[in-house]
Amino acid sequence: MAVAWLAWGCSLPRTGLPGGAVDAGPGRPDAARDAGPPGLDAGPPGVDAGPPAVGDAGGPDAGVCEPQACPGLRCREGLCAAYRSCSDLHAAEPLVGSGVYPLETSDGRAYDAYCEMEADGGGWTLVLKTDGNTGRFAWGSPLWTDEGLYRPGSLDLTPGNAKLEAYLHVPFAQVRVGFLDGADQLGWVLARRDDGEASSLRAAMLASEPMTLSRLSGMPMRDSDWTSQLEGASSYLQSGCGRSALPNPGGGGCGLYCAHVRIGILGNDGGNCSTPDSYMGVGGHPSDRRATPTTGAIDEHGDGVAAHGFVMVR
Ligand SMILES: [Ca+2]
Repeated sequence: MAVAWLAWGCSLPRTGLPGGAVDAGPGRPDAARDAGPPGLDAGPPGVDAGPPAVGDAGGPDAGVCEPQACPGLRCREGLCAAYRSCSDLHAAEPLVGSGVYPLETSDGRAYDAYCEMEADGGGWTLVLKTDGNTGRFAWGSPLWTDEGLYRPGSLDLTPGNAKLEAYLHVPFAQVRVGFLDGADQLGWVLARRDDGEASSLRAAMLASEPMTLSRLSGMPMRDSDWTSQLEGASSYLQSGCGRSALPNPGGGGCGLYCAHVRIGILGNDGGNCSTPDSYMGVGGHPSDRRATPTTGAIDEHGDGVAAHGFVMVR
């Protein structure tokens, strides 16, 4: 990676990717990776760059880049720099299309992410893909809360299991959860956290209590908000409980004898959420002895419908 760290009298390191910015279109992340150092003649960071005096950087004329020279990036204090999220990129450049773009972490390290820029208002960062017929992203998988990645180069909407770098780094308040069934029907559930912004999906998963989700409008979610997006799901989700949350641990005293789901809705035979037995969502743990589907919907008997899941945040 030709990620340059430049500290021109600034308290935070900055990221420069100007060559990649010019050439890196969607789906061509390697162009960004091959980019030379900022300004090409700038030399190694902090060596021959001829930095402006402390205090001068950041002015509108300080730069070596023009905004139009940094598609997918921002021209920040004279350097092309990545955004923290696809949402930030979308807000700054609303005409940019869906594809792979460089983002940066809170400490200025660059990485690639897939951005959905058209559907459902755009600005969505893909963070996770799950195959509900496998246990890779079952409720209890350490991947939900650890810092590891899984197939991090899988930056598109092909189905499979992947935990992408953005899972660890993109702040969000809303989720867009896709369910792809065996007939190639893809439905999306939109929701927002009642708790507001979290620093990343990983950070949100560290909560031990249910963190409830609402519709983007703020209205409570209903069973049909989920089950309408996956053919057949409504016949498996029980009518009780009905709590949508992220994460959504089931029950209090029944442990793994109850259903749990990382992002989704729980169902119960009773009216409360103390002993849920069914779910629809991503990252499930069935209440019976079956291990799958971990994405999709399952009832209290272990019957259900599996799906491939796609999780985006903004
Ligand atoms: Ca029950």
